[in-house]
Amino acid sequence: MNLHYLEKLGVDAFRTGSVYNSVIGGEFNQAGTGEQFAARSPIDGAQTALFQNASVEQLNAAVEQAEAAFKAWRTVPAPKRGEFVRIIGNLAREYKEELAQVVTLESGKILPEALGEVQEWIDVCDFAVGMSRQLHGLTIVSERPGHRMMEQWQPLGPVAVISAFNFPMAVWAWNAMLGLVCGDSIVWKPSEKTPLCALAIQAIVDKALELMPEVPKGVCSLIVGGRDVGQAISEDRRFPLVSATGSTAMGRSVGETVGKRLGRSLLELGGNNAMIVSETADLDLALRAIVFAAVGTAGQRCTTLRRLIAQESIVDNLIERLPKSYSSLRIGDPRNDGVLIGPLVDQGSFERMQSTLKTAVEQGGEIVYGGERLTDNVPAGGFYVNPAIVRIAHDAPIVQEETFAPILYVMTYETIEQALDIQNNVPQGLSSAIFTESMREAEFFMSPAGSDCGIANVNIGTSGAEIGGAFGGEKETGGGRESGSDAWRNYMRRTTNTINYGGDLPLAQGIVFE
Ligand code: UN1
Repeated sequence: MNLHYLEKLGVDAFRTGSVYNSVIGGEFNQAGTGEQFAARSPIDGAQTALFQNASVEQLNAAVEQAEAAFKAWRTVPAPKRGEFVRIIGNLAREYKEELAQVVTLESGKILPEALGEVQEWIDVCDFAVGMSRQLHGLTIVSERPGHRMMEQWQPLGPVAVISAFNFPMAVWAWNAMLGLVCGDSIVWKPSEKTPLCALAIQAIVDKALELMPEVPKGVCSLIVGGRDVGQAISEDRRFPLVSATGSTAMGRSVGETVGKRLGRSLLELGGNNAMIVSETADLDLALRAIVFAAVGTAGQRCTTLRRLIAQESIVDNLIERLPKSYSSLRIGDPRNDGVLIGPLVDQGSFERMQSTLKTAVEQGGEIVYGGERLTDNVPAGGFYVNPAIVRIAHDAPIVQEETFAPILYVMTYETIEQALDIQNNVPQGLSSAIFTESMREAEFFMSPAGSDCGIANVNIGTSGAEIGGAFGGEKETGGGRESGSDAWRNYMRRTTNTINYGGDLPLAQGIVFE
């Protein structure tokens, strides 16, 4: 495949013959030595590129380079490190169109959402550049005369980033842009479903390195590899932090392996996101929010709305109006204007959707709308589906699970307390929302007895968070927080300094030792 936007980005520089290289960093650009695989586009299932996975030995070379780069990078003043991130952000602006086209090609998300994803990268660059002058610690009074205390935040080390197909650029950026200003080097293992997105990013980083030659070349490298490489990353003590985004199963394995060596992991895993719609809600507003949250990105965001918890008195109204809204949405080639729903990522994803729907029906669910594969007016070879609406009891076991596809479960509640119980009674805790015009309900929802999720929104949907807030959630979502607020602290280590400027040596806690 010879796509002009890949050429413009310079991705072809990472190719040896017909195989794309999989181990890329400042000092190396190597073909893999692992198994070859064909990267495919969800749009039509066609092969986009041939890759060869990196091996664990090649990972080792990348980590050595990242360690060397870290040693130099950590001493560069943080605002100077911010300059490098600013250059990266400016390049992402310059190549926004081309980058978005690669995102659409490999993830299947529609172009406006792909542009939004690149914008998320740009936004986090701006945030990180500002942050590079604000990596602040506390000063603390000392109990001892002639002493003071303070905290400092120091660079942490080489940081590993493992990311998923559905946000193939933004999630890297959340981690890498903050990690870089914090003085860390980054080794990235992208999803094997989106390796060209990763090369496009590396091409941008390489352009930034050319513009700022004093930056050590190994600050950002990339490994396209399989499970063995993921496992080796988790085991590798040279990574004080492994940040992983993806399924709960993957995160559990990373968390356990990193935990065994007492390293740190930053996990952003599955969601089972809910929206409570009260009888007081502005239903027109709620309806628009439901549609974007439930079917945007073809239901493949970790923040996708999966459970609609509607007050009994308005559920019929919603169930009547939702299918009408759904049926007006164009489904098809995500590169085309006006299309709002692209394909599922692959056949496996389609099959999981179908088996979930079957189970839901077996458990008493009623498919009110959609669920079937579409083959007319869509590219052959892609898995395009009509998003499904399933009316089901809140305690049906299938409702406890996240299926990464557009299935919206609709269930009812009587009282707001009951709605919160239903909402919180799942293993995941990422995103939640309430639609209400009642201040008491809204405040209750955000109170200590309210939503137990990392994200709790009022009168907006569950997905599409801004980068300025901390992003992540509780329970099986993994507990990590990325992107905005004080998430930068994850990428640094804290030192507590006690300084004696007096002439005596008093001991803390009044201890006399003489
Ligand atoms: C993800 O799906 O892993 O809030 C991230 C959102 C996006 C990020 C989603 N800003 O939907």
